[in-house]
Amino acid sequence: MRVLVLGGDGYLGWPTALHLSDKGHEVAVLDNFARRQYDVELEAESLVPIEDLATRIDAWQEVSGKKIISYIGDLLDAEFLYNAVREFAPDSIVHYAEQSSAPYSMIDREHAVYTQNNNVVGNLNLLYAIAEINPDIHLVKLGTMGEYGTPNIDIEEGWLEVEHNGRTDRMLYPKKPGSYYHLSKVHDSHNIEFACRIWDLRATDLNQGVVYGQETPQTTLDPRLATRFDYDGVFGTVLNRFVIQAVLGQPLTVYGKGGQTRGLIDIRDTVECIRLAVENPAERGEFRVFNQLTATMSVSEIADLVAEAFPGPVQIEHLDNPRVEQPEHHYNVKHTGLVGLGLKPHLLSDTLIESMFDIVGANKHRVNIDRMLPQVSWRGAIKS
Ligand code: USQ
Repeated sequence: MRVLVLGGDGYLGWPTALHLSDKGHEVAVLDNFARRQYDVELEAESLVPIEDLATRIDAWQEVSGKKIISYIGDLLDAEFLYNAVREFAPDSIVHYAEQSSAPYSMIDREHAVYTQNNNVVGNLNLLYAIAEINPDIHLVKLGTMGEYGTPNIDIEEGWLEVEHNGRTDRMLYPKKPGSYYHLSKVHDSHNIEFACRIWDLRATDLNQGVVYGQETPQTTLDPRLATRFDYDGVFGTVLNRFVIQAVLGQPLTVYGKGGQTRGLIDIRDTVECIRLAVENPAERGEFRVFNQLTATMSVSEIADLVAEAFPGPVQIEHLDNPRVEQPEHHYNVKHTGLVGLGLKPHLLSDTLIESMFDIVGANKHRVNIDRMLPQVSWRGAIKS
């Protein structure tokens, strides 16, 4: 199939492009390099050095004999987007091209507005491009488990059968997200569901949990194929951060009591989930939702796991939670859709955590230690 990966230069977009190319698909990536700009703004680069996109693409061709095409530009530039979709003529578009950090969206008004404008308008331009150019294109959209938040009822895969005053309907599962970033994904989901219902588009919304890991079978074939590895308090995800903190001899920063529970997924399963969604498209008119996670754990459990796996002393520190989150809550998530398509999860193991210790050990001199502690407060806008 022909697959266009939007955000194909990012943490997950790049390994996804490689995985799809490796599995025989014709792949193009589209990116505006915004993620590399946030590095400059936040003064925290990827822990593992990464090459520019052109070098990565050349290295992949050298290693695999396969070609990846690139389009450099912004989804907010509708003309550019339409041209890329027309020229590449994809069967499927995988959409990662969004600002992906909750703390980044909560820095201040400007960052919240940027995040929602970038994400919601970019996605809307994409829906129009698909509808006007070829409504048969399957949109595979990266959503987030954070769209649901932490409701006191079980979380279904996107839809909920509701009975009210003796009548029933199948409704989108109610959303209670925890940041302006997560809200941007809720808005996207609503816009996509509308486009499926009104224009008969086909879409898969993947509500992904917190990703951990940095290597996939393809990125390890050559150091030039490496994907980024974030450690800072804005873009670093929790398990990756704890691994890095352990190696640096820094305390693991558990926010609050650590009773908040999240869905987790290995980066190798992320790329495989995308392949499964692409190769098994939704029907025309269908807004299909999968919860993309393979395990759930509390933040304290994650910290304990990393501390136990590390071959040395590790301190766990409970910081005042800079976010507004429920300290403890019910969390029972249905995630059978992707397993039904054939996903064989890599469950979190000591071996994986130990392999991450080695990657960090080799690159620890690159860490800007001032960027390790959380610096963004969810209540920052409130006058005290
Ligand atoms: N946390 C800590 N200590 C840290 C970092 C995080 O206790 O040093 C806690 C947070 O308070 C939160 C949990 O760990 O309860 C997860 O935080 P995170 O920064 O790993 O993940 P999050 O902000 O939720 O966002 C990440 C990705 C985002 C994706 C989301 C999936 O950056 O793109 O959408 O995971 S989910 O969390 O399921 O919404």
